[in-house]
Amino acid sequence: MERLDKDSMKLYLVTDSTGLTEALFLEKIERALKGGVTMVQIREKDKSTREYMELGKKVHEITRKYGVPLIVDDRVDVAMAIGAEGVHLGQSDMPVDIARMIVGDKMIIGATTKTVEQAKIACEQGADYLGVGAIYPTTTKVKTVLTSVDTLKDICRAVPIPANAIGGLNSSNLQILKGAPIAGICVVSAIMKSEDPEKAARDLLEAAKTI
Ligand code: TZP
Ligand code: MG
Repeated sequence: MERLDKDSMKLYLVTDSTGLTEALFLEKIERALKGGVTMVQIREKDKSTREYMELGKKVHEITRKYGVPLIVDDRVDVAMAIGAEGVHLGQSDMPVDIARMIVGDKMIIGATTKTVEQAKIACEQGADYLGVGAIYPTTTKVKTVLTSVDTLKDICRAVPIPANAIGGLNSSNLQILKGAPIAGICVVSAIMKSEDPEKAARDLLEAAKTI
């Protein structure tokens, strides 16, 4: 079986626990899954390894119930330790080929890429999917450099693996992506900051149909 079903890329939620109690954080993820989120990435930058693992295990219990893959941001060791379905690596994280050697051929590896060259390298090194952005300015990742939709399109055409768009996306601003052969969209705040993550997920899926 393929490691990654392309349909899983449709609505990719990257989590952010900032400012939330653990209970509310987990509840938001579950409600988003009810609304149709197809893939979840746990992304924690300030937690200890132990805390990252503990939270990851709790998120994994929820994603499993919905049959949705869980991806761990940055940390190959944490992903393996909790039996997550995958790991997501940026340009300053472990290179994809080294990660592939460590995790074997069962685990999904995603890579953040901002240029066609980075995309080709990630693909050659064994990535299963790409995240491309930030498309719009975002307060979730302040230091990120914007990626144009033209570059996003070039990346999608340059590699055979699915790519999704990330950065400042919400259900009202997806038109910019029209015509881009992306596999889906990826959001943090549009869901994590919503009072109603289930509706937010539904609205995003509906809006994404127009891309
Ligand atoms: N990588 C590029 S932009 C971004 C990441 C992790 C954050 C996107 O967050 P939001 O809240 O959906 O703009
Ligand atoms: Mg990273």
